[in-house]
Amino acid sequence: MRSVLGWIAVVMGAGSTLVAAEPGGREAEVGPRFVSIGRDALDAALAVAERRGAPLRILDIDADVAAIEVDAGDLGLLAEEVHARHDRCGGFVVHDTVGAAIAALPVHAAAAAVRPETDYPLDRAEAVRTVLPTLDAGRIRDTIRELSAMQNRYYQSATGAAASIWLRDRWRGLSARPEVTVELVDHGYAQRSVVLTIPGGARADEVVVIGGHLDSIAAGGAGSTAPGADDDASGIATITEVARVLLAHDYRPARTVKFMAYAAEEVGLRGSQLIARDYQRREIRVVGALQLDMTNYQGSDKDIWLMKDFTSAAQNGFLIQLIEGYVGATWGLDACGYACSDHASWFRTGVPASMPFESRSRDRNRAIHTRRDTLETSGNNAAHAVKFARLAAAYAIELAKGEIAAPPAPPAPAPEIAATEDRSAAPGAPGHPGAAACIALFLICLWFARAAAARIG
Ligand code: IPO
Ligand code: ZN
Repeated sequence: MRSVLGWIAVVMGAGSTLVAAEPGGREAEVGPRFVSIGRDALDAALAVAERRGAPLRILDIDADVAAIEVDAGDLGLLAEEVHARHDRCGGFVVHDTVGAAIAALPVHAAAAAVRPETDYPLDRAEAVRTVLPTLDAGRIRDTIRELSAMQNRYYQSATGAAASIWLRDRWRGLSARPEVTVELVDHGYAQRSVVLTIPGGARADEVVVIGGHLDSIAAGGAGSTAPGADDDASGIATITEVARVLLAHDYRPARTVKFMAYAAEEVGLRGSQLIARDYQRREIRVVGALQLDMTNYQGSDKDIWLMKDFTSAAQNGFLIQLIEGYVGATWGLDACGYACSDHASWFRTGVPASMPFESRSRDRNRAIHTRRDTLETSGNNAAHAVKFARLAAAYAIELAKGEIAAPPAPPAPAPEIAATEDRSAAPGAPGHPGAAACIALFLICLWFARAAAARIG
């Protein structure tokens, strides 16, 4: 039964969030939240309700997704139950109002998601081939190591808050250009999202987003040991390396490029959802969003798996062209289930979104959301993640266009790193076939990619 105060909170929506003091200093959230969740994960919500001794309130339901009510204080618990029962990530989205949760059911959401047309001409081969060989797996590995050494990056913990500051400072060190900015985005809890912006030139009002989530989770919430090395220190470290090399090449994009480290993905895609909705409200045109959530565990026979659900088939076709033309990796198509990561936040606001993933769903890393999600699980190197760095760098250059300067300022990576970490045949890497063979190969790949894109489109 809901108290009078509870109903007031519902009627007033997010603004009426009740707060209670927490031992850590920041305030704990309480009061009703409205959650859309995959139907197959409803048992987890029932278990949380049972632990509270209250019936589960189901507000609406369609074939695959239900809208339910959950107390804000139980969101961490819900994430734990979904993980314990389904051995999977997230699978739910938190909303501030009943209406928003119901509107998120696929039956309603499909109509809202009318996407603008984007075309994907490939015409920056020279720039891409200059930048890609300078991506350094050793640096990705080192960043994963630093992030995963934090006790946890939980959205409500002191170390989760410190992770935001740490990343902001790391990103600020990547460029001295005054127009390149790094900002913290406050969402009302301890952890903040981090956004690095390289403003565009001729098409500055069109935005390209490359994101991943900064938070980690394991049983025990704010007091847990949650290294989250793969989930998702690997994505943040991959993004950091892409930003580093683009800025080292003095990249001047035509469209604005934003790198985003979202807070609170694990508890209902909360940071990314607030950002995506804010952009929608301000009518900021995001032409594409790429989500890097888990890039360093090679669980399957193929390298890069494009998730087909809650993503843009057209943009996925573009990614396949980039993989075939530039990355030199193998790829496959799979699905990851309702709201498995932040790409769903963008997709739901009508933005073409993609989620290139480290393995097939059935071969996924079983150590995530536990204290065992460490760099050791990936052999203490970032050989797999660097393929995603190549893809993301090619994506930035071919979607945001613009120019890069001649060779980067800092020296090339140490030979020891190149030899031990990066054995795949990146175009432009030493030992690669000559230019004519390369162009011929590229044209053949392009043809295949077109054919594949037509098939999946
Ligand atoms: C994730 C996990 C498995 C699969 I298959 C797809 C996506 C995302 C994971 N990082 C997560 O915890 N999301 O909340
Ligand atoms: Zn996760």
